[in-house]
Amino acid sequence: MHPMLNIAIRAARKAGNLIAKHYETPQNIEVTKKGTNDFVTNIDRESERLIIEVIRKSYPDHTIITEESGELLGKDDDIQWVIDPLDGTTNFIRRLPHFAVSIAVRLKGRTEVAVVYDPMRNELFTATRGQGAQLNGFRLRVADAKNIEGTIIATGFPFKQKQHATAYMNIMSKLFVECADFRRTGSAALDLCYVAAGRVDAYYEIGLKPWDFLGGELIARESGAIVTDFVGNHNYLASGNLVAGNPRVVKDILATMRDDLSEALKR
Ligand code: 2AM
Ligand code: CA
Ligand code: CA
Repeated sequence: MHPMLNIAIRAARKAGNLIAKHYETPQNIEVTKKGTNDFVTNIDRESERLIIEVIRKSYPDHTIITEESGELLGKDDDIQWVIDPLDGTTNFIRRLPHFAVSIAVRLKGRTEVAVVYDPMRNELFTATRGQGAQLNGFRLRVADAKNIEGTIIATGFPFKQKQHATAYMNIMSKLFVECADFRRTGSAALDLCYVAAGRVDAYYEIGLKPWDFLGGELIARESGAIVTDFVGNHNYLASGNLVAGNPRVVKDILATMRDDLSEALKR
């Protein structure tokens, strides 16, 4: 196993177990408002602290980029650990048992290893570039739909950026006529892993941040998914507008979206 994957798994399990413990016994959860419809808890920050501690012990020089602490520049900026300590915070706060820890390790801007851990189901999704993706050690493969017909598509609403509400709903309305149904789970990281596992056929969302998707992206790719922005390019690291799924389904989704994309959504 890649040595960095080993450390990433150790960190994700440790953090996930902490989150699960506080989910079972929710007495000491403090919720703070970060922005419009955006909340963070002391458990997000505690999870992040644990992850950073595990990484620092093995790799004191690597750069660590996290949702809650920002960039902790290391001596070696070629290697970056990109971390979402709790993806699905709103679910966690509302006591919906669906959230995860996401860790991606990038070498010169290319993701090498990834871990997404769902502590409530004890599901550990992992991937190493060029070597496939696994769920608890079993190889993953995307669903093999021939086109959008009959597919289940996961998505997330632009809940922090309601300026996209109309464009988003117009796109969803057209897709809904063509696919079978939608799922909206509230964890971008797990949505991408569910694409990898063939539990859904595709996934798209507006305005994600790198820590939301970099872990799940490699897991999805290593399972046979393609990942693009809404016009089929690779600008999603900057824009956060991302579609993932098997290539045939993604092609149909992009074609259906085309006429309803605002300028902001073409980036
Ligand atoms: P979080 O729980 O770490 O905040 C919900 O749609 C999913 O999208 C969650 O994974 C959530 O991550 C993430 N998300 C974060 N910011 C978002 C945004 N501005 N728009 C849409 N989704 C966002
Ligand atoms: Ca997130
Ligand atoms: Ca988060």
